Amino acid sequence: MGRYTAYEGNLDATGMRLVIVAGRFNDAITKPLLEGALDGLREHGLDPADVPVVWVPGAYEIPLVAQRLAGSGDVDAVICLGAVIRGGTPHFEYVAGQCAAGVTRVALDTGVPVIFGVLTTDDVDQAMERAGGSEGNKGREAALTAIEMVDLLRQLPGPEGGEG
Ligand code: INI
Repeated sequence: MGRYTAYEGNLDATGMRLVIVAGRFNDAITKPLLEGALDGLREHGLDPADVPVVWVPGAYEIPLVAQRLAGSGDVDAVICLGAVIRGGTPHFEYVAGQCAAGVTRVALDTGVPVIFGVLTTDDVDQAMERAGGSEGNKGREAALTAIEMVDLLRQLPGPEGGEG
């Protein structure tokens, strides 16, 4: 490969102002996701006591709260945690789809990383596997993604993104 200039975020969270938004719905899953996220932040230099956690009723409510936090000017990234588990009705599609679309929109509107640590699974077993089971802990992965993205955006040239 020829010479090129590469950018990649580092995983040192020291001094970062991170906030977690977590859905209470399916909290047997979202609580372990939160533990994983806090573990990940601790391992990379943040005291969990310095990371506010905002609980919302369910994943559908996550984007609105993420928007408030990301737009506050006091937050470097928002980590969203939730668990949407497919039932017998189309409700799943609306909740999961709107949560994902809203999270994306808030990030693009504000220029602040808003991380999608929301499980969307067919059943509870799949969710448990991803909340500290055989597939790891997606809350921890979301926390590391937040750290990496904050550092990456700091390195990149050009104006900060977002419409605000
Ligand atoms: N919210 C979730 O976070 N996960 C789900 O699996 C879920 N299901 O299946 O209904 C869910 N519904 C609640 C939703 O997020 C809102 O709280 C509710 O619709 C009120 O706006």
